[in-house]
Amino acid sequence: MTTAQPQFDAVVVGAGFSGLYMLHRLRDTLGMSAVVFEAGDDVGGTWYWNRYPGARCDSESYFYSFSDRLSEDLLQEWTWSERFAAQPEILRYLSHVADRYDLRRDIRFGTRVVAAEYGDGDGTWTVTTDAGDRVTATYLITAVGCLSTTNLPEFPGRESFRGESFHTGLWPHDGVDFTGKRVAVIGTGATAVQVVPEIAEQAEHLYVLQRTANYDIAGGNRPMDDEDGRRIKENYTEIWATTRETGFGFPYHTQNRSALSVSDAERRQIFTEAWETGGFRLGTTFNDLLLDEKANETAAEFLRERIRERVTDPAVAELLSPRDHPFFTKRPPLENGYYDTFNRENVTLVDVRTVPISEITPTGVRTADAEYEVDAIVYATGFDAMTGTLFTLGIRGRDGRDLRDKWADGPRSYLGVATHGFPNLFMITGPQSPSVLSNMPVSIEQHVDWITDCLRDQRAHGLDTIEALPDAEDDWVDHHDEVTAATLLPRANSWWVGANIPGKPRSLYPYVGGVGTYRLICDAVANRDYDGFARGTGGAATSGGFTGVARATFADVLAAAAAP
Ligand code: N01
Repeated sequence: MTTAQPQFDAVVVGAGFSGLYMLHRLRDTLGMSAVVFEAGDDVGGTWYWNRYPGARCDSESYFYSFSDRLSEDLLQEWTWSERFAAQPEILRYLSHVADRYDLRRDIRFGTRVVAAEYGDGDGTWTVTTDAGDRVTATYLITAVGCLSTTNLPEFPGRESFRGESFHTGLWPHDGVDFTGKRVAVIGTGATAVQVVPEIAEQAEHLYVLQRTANYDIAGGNRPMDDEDGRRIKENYTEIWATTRETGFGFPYHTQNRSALSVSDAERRQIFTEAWETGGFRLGTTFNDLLLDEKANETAAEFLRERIRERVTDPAVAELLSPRDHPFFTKRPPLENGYYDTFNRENVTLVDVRTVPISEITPTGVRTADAEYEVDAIVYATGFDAMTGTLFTLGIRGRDGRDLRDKWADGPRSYLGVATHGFPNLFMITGPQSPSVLSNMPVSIEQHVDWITDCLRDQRAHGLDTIEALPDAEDDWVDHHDEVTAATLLPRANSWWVGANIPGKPRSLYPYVGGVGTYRLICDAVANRDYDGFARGTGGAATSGGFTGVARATFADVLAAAAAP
């Protein structure tokens, strides 16, 4: 065992919402030393890269932000201009947070982590970057987001295209002018639903290449006025308290009733009100939409009706109507004018499910029965989510084991925040935590606060090593799989189950047990001296054990958490 002290208490990877908040907690709450490596040239994470026209958040601005956990003052100071904030405003907000807490001085921008190796001898992490940094730290904390590695499908001939091509997740910072151009957008997910109406306004002709139709929900974006701002600011305490209890981290609860327990007329009324309110409320109108096929179909058909109302050509409306998966088993996009786009003369919907894309040619996109000649191709083809970016970090744990190898058949974690064999590694919104099945900032704050408490507890007990135990991990994965199997989520070929990336192991990557319940489980683990973790010093994690918190029923966990 060496006696050399690591240079930092922690290395954090990423300077988006999670990295910024983690840095603040490490430095200003715990008084620890930390360095953040960030691939972009500035803060923002997903909001730094995704600058495509129309990019905006699908969670309402006033709860897609840092809560009163960070600062009551910041909440009162900052006023959002729209109900759903657009990308530039969110980026300005994150930049403001970085300035307000003087975070930039500990962030190394334009720097990618290429290797992170755990030293069995001394229990420290050595992190190497493409800029030539080589630093050591006690803890390694990934704050890389869930959707950071773009998916560019390997279409034959892709490189031969002579026009311009863009992936929405790597959009040029000085924008793109599509005026007078023929454009193909590949994909119809949440990103395409935002970018398509914008490009349609400019392009001479736009082809939207759809493989799977989605259940798009009305967004209902609008400017916020002074009265909105005042009302929100007065109610922040309650708003944030509710986000921490609900299933999806929103400040409204899923209604505790079955879609099949009400009359057709009442159900229609409930769906209509939620539709008119906009946002994800439709998904929380009944408690069995994700559990029961018949209940789900009531919402699915309600949404197909909305499509038929909006799209004038019945054949196009039918093509836009999903029939192959239940509602909300793929992330439903929020739309602000997407369906109306298909009533425009200059927009053509192309079905690449029935006749797939066969190749990209120098002049466009070819399917078996047509070639679409275009000047530009926009790949709105998504991301290698959750594990994709973690694997680019070259993480090696005990005995030099590569995280990729450990997770070759799919992720295995304890609470989605740690994994056996990788001591002192914490993954903010890691696989098998609520993450992308929630309002992200709420889940990010919960993880960062939990990690902060854990590190404080380590220090208070003179410990510097912590590692998930294999039994705890097995139980968490079993629990995660059980909860998943009770839902309809495995029924769709979504990125949530890894189906968008050829060869990616199929499993539900986020945890669907709900933000509120998950928080109680994490708190119960912490309150029981980090049950399921071995702890120690200098790389030897010898104390600690596992009493089976993750195995306990929700009722047990809830009761335990409620006990004084
Ligand atoms: O990516 P996606 P996204 N041939 O993977 C198609 C978040 N987000 O960037 O469905 C033809 O959902 C693919 O088809 P299919 C949000 O969580 C948040 O749109 O696989 N088509 C699909 O239509 C979202 O869920 C906000 O059959 C191919 C599309 O490309 C996540 O980001 C805003 C293809 C990819 O859709 C990802 O959304 C926007 C192929 N070979 C996004 N490969 C916010 O509000 C892929 N496709 C914060």
